[in-house]
Amino acid sequence: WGDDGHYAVCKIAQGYFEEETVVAVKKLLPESADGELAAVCSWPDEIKKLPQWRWTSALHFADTPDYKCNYEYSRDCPKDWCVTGAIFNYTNQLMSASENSKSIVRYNLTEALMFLSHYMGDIHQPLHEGFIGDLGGNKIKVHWYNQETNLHRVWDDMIIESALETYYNSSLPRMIQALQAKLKNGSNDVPSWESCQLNQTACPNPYASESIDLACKYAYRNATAGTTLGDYYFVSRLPVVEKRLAQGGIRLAATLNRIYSTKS
Ligand code: DCM
Ligand code: DCM
Ligand code: DCM
Ligand code: ZN
Ligand code: ZN
Repeated sequence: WGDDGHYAVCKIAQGYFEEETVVAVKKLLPESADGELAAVCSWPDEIKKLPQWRWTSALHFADTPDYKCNYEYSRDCPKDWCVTGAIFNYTNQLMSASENSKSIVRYNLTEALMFLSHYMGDIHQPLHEGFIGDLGGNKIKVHWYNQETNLHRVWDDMIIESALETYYNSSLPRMIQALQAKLKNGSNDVPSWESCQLNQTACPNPYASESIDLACKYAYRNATAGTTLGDYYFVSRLPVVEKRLAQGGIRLAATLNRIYSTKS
């Protein structure tokens, strides 16, 4: 996602933090965040092109084989070097510190929190598990209405931007409020989204599988190179984008709540 998507995911997550999580996150946030996790959720994108952080740039996605439309950890995350592996890794870093406060602090836990929060957003962007041959849609040149762009950017930014202009008076807080209201009042999927199989702390593999399934059914569908995407694509894909932002937020909160839960 772009900045707006990451802000939305983290803002939604904040509303589902348990008390222990609120306290732990507040301790780790940098001064500049002013107590808001959402304020720092795009940080991994800001630093990924700097020489000393270039190693993190492959951790934003997990490309999958062309036209397979499925995801497998061992095949698509070699040496744990992808978004799923990064979510396991940063969860483990935060866990080891929360379980044993006497352990030598080996990690920068502020960075771990910001990476985990960002990557939990990215794994829910369907094209972050897109095909390796087109770099998750980056190589597919399309028009978004009359604007030249690529399919990946349509899903990272353009659908959200158009939704803000069309439905939310260009206000991201209003869009987030609408997503929060749907979570509170709509048929309640939240418990199923929160749950992790086998009592694990983090379970990113099913999120990656969902993403490539959605990429094949919605993102790549009717969006070959040179296509002009407009009203029909926008209206039919926006519900998918909204659901993925909501799921990313709920699952980030659930993961942090499991990390910081004092219950055994
Ligand atoms: N995995 C990892 N680090 C962890 C947990 C899991 O690298 N802390 C990797 C190893 C497994 C893959 O994830 O091959 C699947 O994990 P799971 O058993 O959680 O589905
Ligand atoms: N991306 C991806 N798969 C790739 C390469 C990039 O999903 N194989 C994502 C990461 C960014 C976006 O596409 O969200 C643009 O990538 P970059 O910033 O590296 O140009
Ligand atoms: N959903 C939600 N919040 C959103 C989008 C969807 O809670 N922003 C829920 C409502 C539905 C479920 O997800 O019960 C499936 O949504 P859909 O029918 O849009 O795929
Ligand atoms: Zn992206
Ligand atoms: Zn990213």
